[in-house]
Amino acid sequence: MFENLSDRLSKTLKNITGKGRLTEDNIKETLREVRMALLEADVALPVVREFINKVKERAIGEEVNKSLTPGQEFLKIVQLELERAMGEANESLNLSTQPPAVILMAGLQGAGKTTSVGKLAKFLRERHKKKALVVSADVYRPAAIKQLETLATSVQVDFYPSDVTQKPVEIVKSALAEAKLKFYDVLIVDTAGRLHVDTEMMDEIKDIHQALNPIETLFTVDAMTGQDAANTAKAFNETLPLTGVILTKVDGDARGGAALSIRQITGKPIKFLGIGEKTDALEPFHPDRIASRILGMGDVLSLIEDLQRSVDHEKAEKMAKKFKKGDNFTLEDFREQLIEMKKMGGMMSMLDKLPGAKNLPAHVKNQVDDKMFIKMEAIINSMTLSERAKPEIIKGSRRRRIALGSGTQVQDVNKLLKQFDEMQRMMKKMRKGGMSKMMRGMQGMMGGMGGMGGMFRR
Ligand SMILES: Nc1nc2c(ncn2[C@@H]2O[C@H](COP(=O)(O)OP(=O)(O)OP(=O)(O)O)[C@@H](O)[C@H]2O)c(=O)[nH]1
Ligand SMILES: [Mg+2]
Repeated sequence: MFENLSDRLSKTLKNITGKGRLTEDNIKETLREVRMALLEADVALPVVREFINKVKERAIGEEVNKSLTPGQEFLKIVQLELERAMGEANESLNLSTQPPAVILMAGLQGAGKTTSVGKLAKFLRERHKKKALVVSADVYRPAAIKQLETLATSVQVDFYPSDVTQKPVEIVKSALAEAKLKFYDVLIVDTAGRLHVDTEMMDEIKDIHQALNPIETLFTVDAMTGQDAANTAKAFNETLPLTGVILTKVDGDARGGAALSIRQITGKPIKFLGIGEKTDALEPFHPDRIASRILGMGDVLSLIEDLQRSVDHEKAEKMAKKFKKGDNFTLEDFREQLIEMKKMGGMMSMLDKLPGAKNLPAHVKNQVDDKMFIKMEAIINSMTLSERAKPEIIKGSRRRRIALGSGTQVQDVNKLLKQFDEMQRMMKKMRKGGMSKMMRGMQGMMGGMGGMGGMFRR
């Protein structure tokens, strides 16, 4: 997510160091590079201009904070201005109305509307305990209605049937009546993709809007279209009053121009990011967290939220206690951690959010291959419980048996045991050391895992 922009900005910003204070002169070159980075990321020109002016104003006007170096100070200003451009705070869905709260989706063809309906329905059911009903008013694209039905089933949310012989306005009216009758909290309405220049189709969605009086009208748009995303949102908003934006396919967008342009060009907040094809790949949009991700400072808060959501709490607590008391971290614990990690979407999605992970050499990152965890798990699965508790008893013949049982080589087992030994030592250090040591430890561990990756790649 936003790798190119992030790489360029963090490289550029490293260059302001060793100067007594920030002056127009000494930030000129850096500002020029920041500007280039933003333009290359396809941020809309007016947004770039405003951004650069604001940063300049603040950097020169700012009282020098004694505790920060000029470089740190400049970085802080850039971060705050990135946040401001994206809207400062998270704007959550507004559902405070007489139920059912209606959410209407709109957007171009293929933007990700239907997928997002599924993700939102799941999000509302799981995290807000809402009873949601979904309906499709897409009578144009073959199989569009069936697509939503399949999605609804997979996220365990009720689906209101419709068919292509019906008029979209009639479909949504009867879905709304059903939602009222059955006391649904939320009704999410999927619509056909359309262009803002297609007056007939725009009239249709205006009629749908009028029939539903939705509390949220969300424009779904593909992040990979860059600043065009902001322009199409603006054009739609002229006919259809939008309340927010869902920015999709952010997982494939290295540039970030859409995320940075939408707020300022349209005045509408981005409410969610779509970060993958799966139904749980939806993230509430937090400008501050995205800003620090862009600057390579990681997004620890989202990482913690991911962890809290997907980790088995009882197990996590047990682990934390163990950790504090200094009990032995066993191979069985290690195995449980591997399983939890898999649940969270694997190492790569975590790595994206870790501060400093950006600075890991590419060859290390490339080796963090989620397949290797599956293999590590298989090796531990082939051990007996007493072996997992006391790895030191695993000698020659046991190693051969374990390798055979897990379909690996004896060297693989050897390396896993060595790796595990290093991990135990690192945890001891972390207990003594606190956060900064932990970060260093993390990097060490990643390096170590890179080694493991190497061993499993054949
Ligand atoms: N990688 C990625 N793919 C996505 C995301 N959201 C949607 N997609 C994919 O984009 C394609 C189009 O998604 P749909 O949800 O069918 O788009 P739509 O806006 O409903 O399309 P129409 O109904 O034809 O207008 C599908 O292949 C989705 O899997 C996302 O956040 N990340
Ligand atoms: Mg669709």
